[in-house]
Amino acid sequence: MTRRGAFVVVEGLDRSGKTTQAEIMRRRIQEGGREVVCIKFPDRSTPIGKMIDSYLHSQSDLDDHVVHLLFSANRWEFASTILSYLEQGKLVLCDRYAFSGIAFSVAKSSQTPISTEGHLESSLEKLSPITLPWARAPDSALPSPDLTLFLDISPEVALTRGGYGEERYEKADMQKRVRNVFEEIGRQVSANAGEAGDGRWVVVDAGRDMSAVTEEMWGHVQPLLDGVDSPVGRLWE
Ligand code: Z5A
Repeated sequence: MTRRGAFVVVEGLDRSGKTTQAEIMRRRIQEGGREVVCIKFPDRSTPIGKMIDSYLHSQSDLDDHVVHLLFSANRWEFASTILSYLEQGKLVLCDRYAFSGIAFSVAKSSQTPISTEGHLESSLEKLSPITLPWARAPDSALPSPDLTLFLDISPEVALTRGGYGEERYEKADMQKRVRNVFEEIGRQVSANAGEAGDGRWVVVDAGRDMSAVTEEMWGHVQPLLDGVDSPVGRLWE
């Protein structure tokens, strides 16, 4: 029986090197003669992705719950595409996934709203804060990664990589809260991982030089290049 492709997710804070490392990994896998597909969330090309892009650039304001659901909807737009690539035996390498969705929404909800718009603050006071269980729900049953590589970096080191940009969440205090929520998510994913190590969450120290990070990531990805026997899991199930 042909094996399906592996689903590998790269997660991490801003400037941790996700996009850089995903590209290095893609080239290395292709040079080895294997098929790989790279996906990045948010995918800003769809109508939903465009709404997210506008929000991230502070060109529109939306209730936090709505934004969370948009990010999740953006993943659902690509869920069947991911499954189809995996069935074709291709390795899918995904730059950010549902874990980012939870981390950013929960972190945001645990602070004074970033927006200074009065109507948003009052709406947040009336509505319930975004908790981890609430944030997980819309992504339930999405394809579940076989491996998540979490690129860990302190916000201080991230700042030395050109500083934060213009997007909404690119602020040191927000990144610290996001890192804390990611730690909790990592514990939950690890608790759900199979005995054979499928669905693992691996923390990679991304504060080192690029090649050290690449080699550590490669050590985890290489065993998955020949594909996976088990069916694709479903997130949080
Ligand atoms: N978000 C959300 O709220 N909910 C969701 O469901 C999802 C996302 C999916 C946009 O994400 C925002 O959306 C993001 C989370 C939120 N907000 N924040 N913050 P995005 O993925 O489109 O954008 P990003 O996370 O801001 O990507 P980024 O800044 O491009 O980060 P990166 O991909 O981790 O880093 P990079 O581009 O590979 O590298 C950054 C720089 O560091 C670059 O100059 C590299 O050359 C350099 N670099 C990389 N590695 C190293 C090492 N090892 N040493 C030195 N320098 C390095």
